[in-house]
Amino acid sequence: MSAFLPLSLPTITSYQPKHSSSSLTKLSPVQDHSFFTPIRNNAFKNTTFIFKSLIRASSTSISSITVEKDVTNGTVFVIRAKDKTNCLNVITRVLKGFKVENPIVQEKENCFVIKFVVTDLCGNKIEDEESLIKIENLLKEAVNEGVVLRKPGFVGGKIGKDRMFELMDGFLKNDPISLQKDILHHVEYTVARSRFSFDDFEAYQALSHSVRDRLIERWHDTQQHFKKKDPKRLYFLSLEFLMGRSLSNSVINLGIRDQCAEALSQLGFEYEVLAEQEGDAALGNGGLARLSACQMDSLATLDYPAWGYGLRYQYGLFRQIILDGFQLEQPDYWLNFGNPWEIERVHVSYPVKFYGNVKEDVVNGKKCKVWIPGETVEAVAYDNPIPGYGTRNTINLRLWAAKPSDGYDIESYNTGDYINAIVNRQKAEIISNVLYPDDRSYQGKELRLKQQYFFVSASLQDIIRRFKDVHGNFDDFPDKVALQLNDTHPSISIAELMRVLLDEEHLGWKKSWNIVKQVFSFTTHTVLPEALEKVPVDLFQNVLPRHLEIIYDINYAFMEELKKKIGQDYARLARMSIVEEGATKNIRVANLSIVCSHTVDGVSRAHYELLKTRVFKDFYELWPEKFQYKTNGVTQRRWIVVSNPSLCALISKWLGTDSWIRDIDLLARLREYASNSDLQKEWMMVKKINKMRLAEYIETMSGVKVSLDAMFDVQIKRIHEYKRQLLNILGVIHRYDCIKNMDKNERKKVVPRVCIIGGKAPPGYEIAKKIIKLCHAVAETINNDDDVGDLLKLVFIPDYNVSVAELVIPGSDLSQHISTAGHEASGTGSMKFLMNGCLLLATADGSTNEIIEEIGAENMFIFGAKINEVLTLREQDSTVEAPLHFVRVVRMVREGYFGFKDYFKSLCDTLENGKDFYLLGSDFASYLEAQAAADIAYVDKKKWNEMSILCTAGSARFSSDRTIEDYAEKTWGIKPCKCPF
Ligand code: NBG
Repeated sequence: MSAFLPLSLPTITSYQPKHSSSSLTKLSPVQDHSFFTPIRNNAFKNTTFIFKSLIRASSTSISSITVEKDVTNGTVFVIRAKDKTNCLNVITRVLKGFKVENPIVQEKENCFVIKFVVTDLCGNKIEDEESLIKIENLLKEAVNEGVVLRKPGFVGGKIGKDRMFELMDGFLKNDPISLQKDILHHVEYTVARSRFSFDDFEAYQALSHSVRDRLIERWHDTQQHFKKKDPKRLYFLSLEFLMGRSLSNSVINLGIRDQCAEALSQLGFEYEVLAEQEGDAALGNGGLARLSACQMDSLATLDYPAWGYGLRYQYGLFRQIILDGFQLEQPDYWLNFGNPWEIERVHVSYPVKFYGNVKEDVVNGKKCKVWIPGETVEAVAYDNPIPGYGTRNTINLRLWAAKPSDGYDIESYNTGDYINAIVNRQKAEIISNVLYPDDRSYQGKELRLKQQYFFVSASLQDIIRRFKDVHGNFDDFPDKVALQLNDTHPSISIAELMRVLLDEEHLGWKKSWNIVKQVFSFTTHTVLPEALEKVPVDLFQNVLPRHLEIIYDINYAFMEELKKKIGQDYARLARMSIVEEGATKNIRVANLSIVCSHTVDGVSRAHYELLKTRVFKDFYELWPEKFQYKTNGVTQRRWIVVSNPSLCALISKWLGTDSWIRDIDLLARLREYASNSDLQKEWMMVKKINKMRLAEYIETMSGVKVSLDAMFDVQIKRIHEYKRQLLNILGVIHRYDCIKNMDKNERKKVVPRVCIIGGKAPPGYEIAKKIIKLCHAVAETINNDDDVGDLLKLVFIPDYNVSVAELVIPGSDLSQHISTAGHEASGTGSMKFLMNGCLLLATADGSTNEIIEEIGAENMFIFGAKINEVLTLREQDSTVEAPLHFVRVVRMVREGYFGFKDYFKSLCDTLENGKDFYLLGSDFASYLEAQAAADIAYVDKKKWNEMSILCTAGSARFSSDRTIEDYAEKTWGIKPCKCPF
């Protein structure tokens, strides 16, 4: 029988001491027992033999091994350590020949207390002194080796330090020969292939590791510099990041692309071929996620002291497979072949708790709450260095992966049920397994809530730990920390920070709230009130009981304050409450975010107007000063320099400098040359090269041969009814129908088109999937109609992602952004096309309104209802007659002209009899006019080229550099912190 209570883990491993968290390091080992339950205390009452060996792990914290011999049935060892990673495994390993039982791990601020009972292999108590000393020495050895306790800093003192600097006295060199040596070194020692035999993928791996080494150097310097300067840091919390490929972006930002290419070519490899080997990191769905990636690039380039935090999904966004024209989803096994761009930080891990209940306690004479969780999962950090361009600054994107906490191991100690223990381990990992593949609809799912809390809790522990390393109290927290909520997904961090300050730091409500309301800023990415996230209260209560209490308290205070301001307007109070009453009670996460953030940002001016007048009208009227907008932007590094090197070179040539890569406003100078025929010729050549690349890709992917003389007309984005890919397809059907009805002479006047559509439909979104199928069905008819030939082709590009976009955008002549006005918060695809000199055919929605201001409506093809007309049109819809050609094309689909008559019926039903919510019918005529205007413009090559150049020249305002500078100044209050070269 052990002296400990039988463990019913995982509760006990995550057991929270009743007393102040700082008490542990101050108390002597004997007193330490006080935080165990009374029965456990009894077990130690007769302690007569205690010896202590202090190990100096750092000057500020004590780490020790304590032995307590006179416990009834064994000897209790207590290790207090800074790090518990792998600790129990190490202990059982070094204590071979002994039995280790009933371990308890408790975490205390900066320290872990690991207790366990040791007996001989038969379970008998060890009585002889010699064996006890042996055990203690074994443990000490493990500790001294740094397996259990990490030794911070330079253990060897000055001599060791000097020696280390002597050995590593410089940075890695970037000349081709040094690069070659490094590549071969990694071939041999990292990839473990022979230097005489390795293929393109292995060469890619070796190259990536060589680049990564350079990133790490800069990353270290940057972190060191930030640490020294201790500036206010921005922490960008986002559940999604769509990073795409890293190699091509890293070599550009490090300024070593040409050197790498040269080094490789001498080894018999082609840089471009190797870059193609990399799969996308697709840890996000669409606009919001790619925006986060662009913003990280700008934060690094502009030297801001920033960190990104997110979740390291085992499976990113699903792979789209097209079978007979239908979308099928396959898991994205993106980590299967390793990921050289991340650094696993096994020593950076935090416990994250779930479930359980809340108890009242008294600390220092004051009542306080203690959350006794029912499950603990470990969050392990994976760091992804993000290099800036033209700077040494390299910031960090820290993604968390869920691993089982030690608690799961301990269960197997108790029950002996080894197999079940392993199965339980896997359960913990589920949290970071898979990305939810829908960017617009939120169902109150337990796993989703756990994912959100998991990444937020780990991130906050990390942020607070970093802050406390330097600051003795929380007074300066708002001056040093800015927490950005990227949409509502990380908003639970508000309640979590409040909980930590209240329950763990014991700052009291007033002080904690004062801190919380100064640090958070919130950006919303949606327009539709129904797309705002809600979490059922029951679910909250179960998963995060303490957080629910805190949210109720915040809401109570808010409601009281509001009543004072607006009186007894119960309808408005109910609308603004964080808690939604009804059949199922919900937490309105957006309301929580607005109430607790100092700034609420929209993502374009039009979006901001909608927030003020519709989505968050009540809140705007209460706190107009909280509301702002920062029009989105994209990074020119990825979207011109990486993806369109020929255009990049051409721009630099004509501007006489490549400074525009950092200073995007310089692009405006291209306007002077827009009508210059030499530039136009070169501009056209560049477009042609990119169209050739795209045409080859199309042929490989779909077997369709397309003519380079045709206008490449592209719509690539997630498939949604509001984005109106269906309008595009109906337009293509109309064009086809017209061509079919033309005589030979008329056909000669037709401007040939290649219509390209790409995008993924959320797996559960039936109508979106039917749109994909319709696209294929129509393509099948058109592309096989010899009568039409090169005059019209329709292709669907499967598995649209960042790297596909990098190929498609530079090769496009025209791109479509045709959402029903008032539905696209901003749109960022349009900005990428614009930078690449591609003309826009668009509705006056989201950021397009601002693009019109920069480019001029005369250089674009704008059509359709305006935002303020949409509501009226909707009311009229059933009375307004749809134009005849609209009725005709819908009938062609309905009556089975493209086959699958029954399947497309429900799709057609969304367009007729008053159901046309997205107003395809009423916008159809003006859509066709805009298309006709594009045809006419395309024939006049000189005019077209001029417009194209003006697009690029006018795109400066849509760089994410501008967005980030705006945020830094007006929302976050952070300043650049440049790492010296
Ligand atoms: C999207 C909006 C876009 C906007 C991006 C980035 C989501 C949930 N929202 O209009 O639909 O450009 O966010 O702000 O991805």
